[in-house]
Amino acid sequence: MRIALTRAVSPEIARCELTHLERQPIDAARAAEQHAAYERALRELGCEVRRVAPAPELPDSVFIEDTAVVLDEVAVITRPGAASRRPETAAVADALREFRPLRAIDAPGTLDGGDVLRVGRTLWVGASSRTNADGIAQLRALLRPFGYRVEAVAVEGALHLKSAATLVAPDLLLVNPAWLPPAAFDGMAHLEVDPTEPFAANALLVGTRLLCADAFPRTLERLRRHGLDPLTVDASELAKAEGGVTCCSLVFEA
Ligand code: CIR
Repeated sequence: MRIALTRAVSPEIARCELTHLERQPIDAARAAEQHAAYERALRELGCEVRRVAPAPELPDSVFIEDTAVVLDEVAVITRPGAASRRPETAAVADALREFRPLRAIDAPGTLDGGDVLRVGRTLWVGASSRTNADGIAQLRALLRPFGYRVEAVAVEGALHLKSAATLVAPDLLLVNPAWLPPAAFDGMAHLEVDPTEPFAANALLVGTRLLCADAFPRTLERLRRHGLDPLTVDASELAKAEGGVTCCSLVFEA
C-alpha cells in the first residue's frame, strides 16, 4: 500500500516563511480547496491519503515534505532550517512511527526535506539557506548503515534543491539549469524546464506517474513530447507561499 501523508492548510498561511518571493495576500480558503484537489490527485495516483493532525498555529505546516525524509528502511525527522518551522516535526514523527524506525537530525544541524532528492541508493542533498553542512553530515552518518550515499549539492537562487530539480521518471531529471547545473548529478539524463518557467522543475513522481502544477504549459509540453503523461493540479495559491507539488506530501510504501 502506498501512503501519502498530508497536513491541512493553516488559516495563518499568509504569514508563511518567504525567501525569494515578495509577500502577497494568500486566500487560505482557496489554498485549502487546491490542497483538497491535490489530495484527490494523489488518490488518483494510487495513494492512500492520511492527514497528520493539523497545526493551525503553524503557517507553513501544509509543507510536510520538509519535516521528514522517508526511506524504505527508516524515516529521518528533520530539523528545519527556519526556526518557525521546527515545531512542525513532532506530530509528523508521531504519524511516521507506526511505519518506520525513526532517526532525527539534531542541533546544530539543519535539514529541510525539500533539499533531499533520492535517486536509487543516492541522496542528493541541497546545501541551501535551509540545510547546513552539519545536517548533511548527520544524514550521511545516519544512512550509511543502510547503504545510502549522501552527496551535497550547492543550491543558490532557489529555496530548495527540489525547487530546481526533481525526478520525472525513475532515471530522468527535470532541471532548471539557471538554478542548478545539471552536471551536478553525475551526468544523469535530464530535461530542462522552459526558460520562461523557472518554477516548473518541481514535479512529484509517484511510482511511475507524475504530478505537476498546471502553471507551466511549456514545460508540460516538453514532458509530453518526451512521452510522459503528467497529471496536473492548480497549485497557484500555495505557490505564493513558495510551495510546489512535492512539498505538500510525504509518499512512501507502507
Ligand atoms: C518555507 O519557506 O519554508 C515555506 N513557505 C515553503 C516551503 C516549501 N517546501 C518545499 O519546497 N519543500
